[in-house]
This record gives sequence, structure tokens and C-alpha cells, in this order.
Amino acid sequence: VDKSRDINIGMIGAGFMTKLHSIAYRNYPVYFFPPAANPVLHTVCDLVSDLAETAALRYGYRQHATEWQAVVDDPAIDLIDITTPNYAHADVAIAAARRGKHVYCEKPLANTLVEARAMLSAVEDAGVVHAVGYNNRRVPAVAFARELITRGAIGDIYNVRAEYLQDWAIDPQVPMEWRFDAQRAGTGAIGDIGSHAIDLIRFLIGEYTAVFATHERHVRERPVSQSAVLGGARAEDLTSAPRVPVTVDDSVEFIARFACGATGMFQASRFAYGNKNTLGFEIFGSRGAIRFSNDRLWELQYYQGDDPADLQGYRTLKMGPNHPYGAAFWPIADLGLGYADIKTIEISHLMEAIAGSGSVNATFTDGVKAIEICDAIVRSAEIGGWVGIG
Ligand code: SOE
Repeated sequence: VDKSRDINIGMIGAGFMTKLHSIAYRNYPVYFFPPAANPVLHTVCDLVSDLAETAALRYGYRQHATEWQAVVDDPAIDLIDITTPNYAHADVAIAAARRGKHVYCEKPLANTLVEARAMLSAVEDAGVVHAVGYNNRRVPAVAFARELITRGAIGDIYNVRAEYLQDWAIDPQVPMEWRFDAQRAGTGAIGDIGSHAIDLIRFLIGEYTAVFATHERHVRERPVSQSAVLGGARAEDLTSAPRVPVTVDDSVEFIARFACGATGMFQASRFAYGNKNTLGFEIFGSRGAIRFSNDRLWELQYYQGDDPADLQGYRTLKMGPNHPYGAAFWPIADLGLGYADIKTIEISHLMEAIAGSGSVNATFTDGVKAIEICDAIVRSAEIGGWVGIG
């Protein structure tokens, strides 16, 4: 192992995303061998000292901290990884860039477009590597869908349909947490899950030119809990707990136009019973179509328009060593991939970018673009009309 390729990570945040990133850093050199660089779990930081300490023990960080500024200032740190709630992204990312650190930030990039643009300027001025966590681009089936589109396999794109559906917020007793608070999250379903679908389709077919949206808040207040965690509360009776207003959207629908001439329709909701975490799309072109759902993460459906009439139908392609990233995983197709595997692929791009041998999955420019589109969606829903983009 070449120690000169060590990348010391300062992880800001110690919640559920920290677990995901940490597993991915640990697995990266196992799958992508030899690694372009060696991620070293150096310091994990959280305002809540117990969380930071537990994360250090559990994931294997050398040390833990409670003050993010000290981690950003630490000369030993090469890369700042931001997994905090959205409102804290901008301050940490800008300070990190000014200290010459590479920055990897979870999505959505920031709470507002102003913040997101300031983050982009800071990393560009500093000349550091910057990445935003739109990991779903690197699902092998999605990356292969992009290859098929680029090759012209489905021809000119006519229409697209995409969705990101969850159901964890339906129960009005699900307690208040940062994801329901505009001050801390920016938006609700739009930025948290809708932006994944938005980014994915931009990755696949290019720029949006306009959107027309509607959004809704289905549960207007929620109980306060001392132990709120994503998706619920830990064994707590909240029937008589005080309630506070929800200030974000719970669901959104929109239609869109694209620079390539295509049109599209989208839905994102945390209130879609039966859908625990479903991200999917279907793209119709002049020569064929492709369809994907992360319910079957390692499959891509491909329809070839010129198949003989009696053989027409979607065929199911099982991703494996002959598809993007497949060779890093298993020797035969269809052995399956998981949530952390996709993050591991994203981190392989980050390490290659830092080593100078590749590029990141998605840059802060992509993060800004996603927020421009989310902003246009919110404005469109408010005015009840089309809003142009770009
Ligand atoms: C919560 O809705 C969440 O964790 C999102 O924030 C993630 O981006 C998504 O991957 C899973 O669900």
C-alpha cells in the first residue's frame, strides 16, 4: 500500500449517511483494486459528542470531534465529507474549500440557490475536487442506460417518465425532524428525493428548459419527539406530545421540457403507500425504450423498436461484469448489488478524481443545476404556470 496515496477524511456529521459513506470508503479498495487512492477514516465530527464517539468506534475513525471548524482547519485532513442536515452544508463546504480541502457533500447541495452558488464559487476559486452525492447515476443499470442512449440504441428521445416514491412519512405520528422543516431542509420531497430523479434524468438526456409543477403538504403538523430518527421514533408514545408545523412539501408532481426536444412527467412523494424507496424511470425514443426501477437494482429493461412483430417486448438485461462497474464486483451477472455498493462506486470516482486519474460522479455544478430546477418547481407551483430554466 502506497502511503503517499492516503486521503485523510474529515467526516462532518455522524448520522445515517455517515454510516453509508463510511462503509463505502472501507469497501472501496476491496472492490476497486488497486485503489486510485487510500481513503483513511481520520476524524468524525458531530455536535452531539456521543454520536461522534459511537461513529468513531463503529466505523473505525481514528478520532472524533464536536467542532467542525477544528476539523476543517486540521492540516492533516485532505477531504471534508459533509453528511449533515442540508442547512449546514454551505458553511462547512465554503470553509473547507478556503482551507484547500477537497469537498464531498450530500445532496441537495444547499438550502438555497444563493448558498449553492457560493459553494460552487468557493470550490472553483480554491481549485479543489468537489462532488455532490447523486449516487444513483452510478447504479450500473443507470450508467448502462446512459451508454445505450449515447450509442443511439433508442434513437431520439421523445418522452420520459420518472418517480421517486417513499411511504415513511404517511403516519401523522411520525415525529417532527429536520426533513420536515424548511429552515433546515430547504424543501421536502422535492429536494430530498425528487432531486435524485431530476438529476438522474438530466444525466441521461440532458438539460431541462422549463417545468410546470404542483406540490402539496398532506400532514400540516407533527409531534415533537426527543428520539426522532428517519422514518419514525424509537418506541415512544407521542399521542399527547406537543405538535409543531411542518413547513415543507410532502409530494410533488411536475411536467418538464428538455433541450433535446423531449417532454417528461415526474412524481416524488413520501406519501406513496407500498413504495418504500422506489426510484424509477422509463424513456421512450424513436428506436426503442428503456425502463429501470431500483426495486430491481441490477436489472435494466430494454425494448428494441425493430424487433420482429412476434418477438416484441421488453427484454431484461441482468447487470454483471460486462456492464459499467461490474468487473469490480462479481464474476457472473445477476449476483445483486446493494445500497452501499452504489455509494462505493460513487467513492471510486471521488478517489480517482483526487488522484488525478478520473472525474467525480457529479460536481457542485450538477448540484447547483439540481437546485435551479427544484427552485423553478417551487416557483411554478406557487404561480400555477410554466417556469423557464437556464
Ligand atoms: C430519505 O428520504 C433518504 O435518505 C434520502 O435523503 C436519500 O437521498 C435516499 O437515498 C434515501 O432516502
